[in-house]
Amino acid sequence: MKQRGILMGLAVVAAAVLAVSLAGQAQRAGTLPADVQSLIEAKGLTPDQVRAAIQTYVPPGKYDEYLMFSSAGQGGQVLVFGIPSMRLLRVIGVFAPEPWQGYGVGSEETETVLGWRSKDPRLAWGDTHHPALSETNGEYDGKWLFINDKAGSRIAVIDLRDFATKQIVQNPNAVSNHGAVVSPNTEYVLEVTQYAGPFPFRYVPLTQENYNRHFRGLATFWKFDRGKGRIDVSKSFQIELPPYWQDLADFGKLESHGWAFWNSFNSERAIGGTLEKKPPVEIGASARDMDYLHIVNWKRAEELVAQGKYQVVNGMKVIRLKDAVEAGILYLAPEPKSPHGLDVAPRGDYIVVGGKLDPNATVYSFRKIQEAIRNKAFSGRDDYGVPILKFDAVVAAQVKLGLGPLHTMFDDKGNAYTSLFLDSAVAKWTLGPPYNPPDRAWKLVQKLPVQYNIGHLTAVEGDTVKPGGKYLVALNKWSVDQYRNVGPLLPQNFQLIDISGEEMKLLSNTPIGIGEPHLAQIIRMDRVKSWETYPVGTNPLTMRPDPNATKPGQQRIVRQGRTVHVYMTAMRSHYVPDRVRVKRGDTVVFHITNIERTKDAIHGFAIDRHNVNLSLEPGKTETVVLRAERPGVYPFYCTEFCSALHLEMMGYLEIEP
Ligand SMILES: [Cu+2]
Repeated sequence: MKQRGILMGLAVVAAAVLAVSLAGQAQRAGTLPADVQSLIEAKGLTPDQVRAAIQTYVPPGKYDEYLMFSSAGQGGQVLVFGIPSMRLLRVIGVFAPEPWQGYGVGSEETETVLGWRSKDPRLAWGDTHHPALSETNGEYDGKWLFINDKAGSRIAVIDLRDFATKQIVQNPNAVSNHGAVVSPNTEYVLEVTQYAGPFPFRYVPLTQENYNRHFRGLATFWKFDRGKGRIDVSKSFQIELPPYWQDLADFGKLESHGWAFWNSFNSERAIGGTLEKKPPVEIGASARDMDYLHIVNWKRAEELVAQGKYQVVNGMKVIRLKDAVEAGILYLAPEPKSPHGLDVAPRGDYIVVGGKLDPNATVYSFRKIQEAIRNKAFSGRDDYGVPILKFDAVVAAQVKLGLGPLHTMFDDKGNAYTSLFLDSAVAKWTLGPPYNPPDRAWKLVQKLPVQYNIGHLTAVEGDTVKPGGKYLVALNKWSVDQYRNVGPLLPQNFQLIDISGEEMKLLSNTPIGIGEPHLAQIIRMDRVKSWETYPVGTNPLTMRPDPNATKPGQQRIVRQGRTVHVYMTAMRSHYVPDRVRVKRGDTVVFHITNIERTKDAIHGFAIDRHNVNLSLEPGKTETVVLRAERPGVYPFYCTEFCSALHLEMMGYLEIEP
């Protein structure tokens, strides 16, 4: 038995030695070591899957090549991913409180951004749809990010120095919107209404007659001040539009610079009435074969505003519809059928529209549009007097792609990529001249199935004048069978696709279990130059020195009548002061500065049983204004695990009866 045991042992050792030497030979031959080979076999991976895994793997300590900024839908946030790893790097609180970041949880700075210091009701959520990175000469410049709130008709400005929301503007005349897009030099952020509302906003009984007469759409050109990093409402303007449901928009660029385009659906002006046996909106709004592409000369609109040809409505300059038509600012062109996506090609020469109920991508030529306007090639006017350009006079091509085309992105090789909602696929197709010679123009190249029901798609810098052409992400609405069930609310499914070669290749799946993200944009990582720490004493709202920043040795408590100011510092691992005694009814104002200079030495500041939690990144100064109402002794403590003695980083707030 003993001998047999030894023999078996020897055999095992010999086999191991053989395996190692084989592995060595295999490695020298350029193939995989045996243990890697057996891993691949055990998982049943195909060569394509192995390639995809290696392509998307970013080893510990290495960085991704791109950043993707995605809306988080009803989460009211922005999600930031690394690409190709698809790792989630940041969540940015925008329209909803985000307690980890101390966003909307007691800090005066963030509650000011949210409008909670001045406005009622306190909207606690938002429906983010379209993020838009700031641009210089039609390329992303990595400075700011804008995003809309469809439900609150708001636009937010995020500063990419600290990836934090700095401003939210409320549209005073619109009740709904669908996106934010920026002009090639970020002169304007364009917000177009989604559902029409009474204009000016007020109560009007909802009848068909009233709808046609009093309801309107609006295009809002929010002027962005790059110096201040803020939208300047006083220099912004709106254009009154017919009460169709204006949808996605894009700015012209290069040859079409100075123009903007958006489509619309429900040119039928259906208003529902299901309980009264009228057709639901989905039927009423899909009756006609054509809706209207809106073609807008925003440079001329700017001139009109400069000449004072506007009305001020609720503090906004509004170019009335009649004036816009007279001045040649607004034209319509027919577009099939219940369109949704609209995207301008990299050179600004073509405008691609996806009609949800039409199998084609319809491509409009900017040059043809200009000719048609010059020649007055109108097929008539709509009920509001807006001239309608002849369809055949402005269309360059219709490319049959499949069912439910929505959105289009571009690469650096003259190709377009369109999402097909009903087909659950991405269609790759060729643009016409000058991107491709005539014999290769306007052709479907490949359809790649995705899982499932794709809405938007986004390609690397794929909506700029210089698309990157490496990756594309499909933002799929349904995931169905792609993940282990975690209850009836299924995650969305982001799919990373390699578009660098002739053939599109699916690389990876990423579940998104937070909201319903709509659109994302992907930027080269090196374009974003964010701060590692704040200069000590920086107010995150102004990004300048905070007048109440506290230096070591200057910590103090100052009573002024019923207001108590606490000038506090946070440093590993204590607050100074750590005992604060006030009286019931006092207003306590904490000015807290994290005086750390070390990257990632973050402290929190939470007060037990109060709606207060700050995130104090190194150098940041924040303010908490608290009404001392409930007598007691409340610990305040650090919510970021900052050091070995993190639990000791605390103090007491005494509220005397
Ligand atoms: Cu701490």
